[in-house]
Amino acid sequence: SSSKYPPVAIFGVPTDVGAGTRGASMGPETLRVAGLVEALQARGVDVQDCGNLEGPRNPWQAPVEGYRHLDEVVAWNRAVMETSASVLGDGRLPILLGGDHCLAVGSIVAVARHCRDAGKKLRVLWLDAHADFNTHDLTPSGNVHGMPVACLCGIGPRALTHLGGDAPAISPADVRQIGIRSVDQGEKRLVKEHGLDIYDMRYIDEVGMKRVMEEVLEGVDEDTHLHVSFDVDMLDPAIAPGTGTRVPGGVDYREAQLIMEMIADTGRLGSLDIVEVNPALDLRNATAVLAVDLVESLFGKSTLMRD
Ligand code: 6HN
Ligand code: MN
Ligand code: MN
Ligand code: MN
Repeated sequence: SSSKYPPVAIFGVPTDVGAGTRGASMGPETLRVAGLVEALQARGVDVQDCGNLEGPRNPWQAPVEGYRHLDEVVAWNRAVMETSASVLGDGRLPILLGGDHCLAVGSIVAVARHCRDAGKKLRVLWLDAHADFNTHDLTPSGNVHGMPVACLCGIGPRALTHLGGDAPAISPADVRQIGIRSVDQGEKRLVKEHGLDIYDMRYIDEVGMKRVMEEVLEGVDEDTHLHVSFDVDMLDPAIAPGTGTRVPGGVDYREAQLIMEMIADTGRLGSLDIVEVNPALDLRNATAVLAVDLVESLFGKSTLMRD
C-alpha cells in the first residue's frame, strides 16, 4: 500500500477493573462505532481487528492492602501482554482499545521486551491529565489505573512489576508525560524522586505545544520505537466529557492535533493505547469520535497545505 505505516492490529480490552467509575469497559465497541477501523483504512493502513480479549468481571470491591481488584487487574494485563507480544511478533503495530489505563502495564511490558530483542530504544509518550505514578500506600483510591507508570518503573506489586519476568520493564528516563494537571500529594514526591519528565499544563501554557513536542521528541531517531499511551482525559473535558476522571484545564483541540501531527512527522510510531473512553459519561459519542479524529492525525492525516 501507499502507507508509510506498518500494518496495524487493533484489539479491545473491555474492562474497568482498574478504574473508580464503571463504563470504560464499553470503550472498545464505542471506538469501533466511531469508525476507527475505517479511518485507518482511509489512511491506507492495513488494519486487522482481532476482536476483544476476555477476562474476569469487575467485582467492585473496596481496596485490599491498598489495591482494588489486583488479581483481576493482573489477569487482564497478562492477556494484554500476550496479545501485544504476538501482534508485535507478527510485524504489526498494536493498538489497544481500552479499557482503563491499568492495561498499559501489559502493553508496555510487551513493547519493552520487543524493543530489547530488536535493539531499539523505547520512548513512551504518556498523554494524560494524571501522572499514574501512585503506589499502594500513596493512592487515595486503590484504583490501579493510577499506578501503571510506577509499576512499569519497578515500583508496585510484584505480580505487575514482574509481569514480563524481569523488572523494571522501563526506566523513568524512557517516559515523557504530557498534559498533566492532577498529581496526588505523595505521588508528586515520588515523581520528583524518580525524575519523571513531566510537561504539565502550566509548562504547555508558558512555552506552547510546539516547543513542548520538540523537547518531548528530542533524540528520537531511526532506532527509536515510540509508544503512545493516550488517556483521553488529557483532553479538556469540554471537548472530551466521556471519561471517568475529568480534570478541567486540559489540552485543547488544536494542541491535541499538534501533538499527534508532530508524532506522525517522526515516522517512528510503534504502538498505541487508547484508554479511559467511557461512553456512559459521554455526549453523543463525542469523546470516541474525537479520539478517532486524533488517531487519523497520528497516522499522518494533516490539514497542512504543503502535503
Ligand atoms: N487515570 N490519581 C488518582 C488516583 O486515584 O490514583 C486518579 C488516577 C486516574 C488514572 O486516569 O488513568
Ligand atoms: Mn491515565
Ligand atoms: Mn488520566
Ligand atoms: Mn491552551
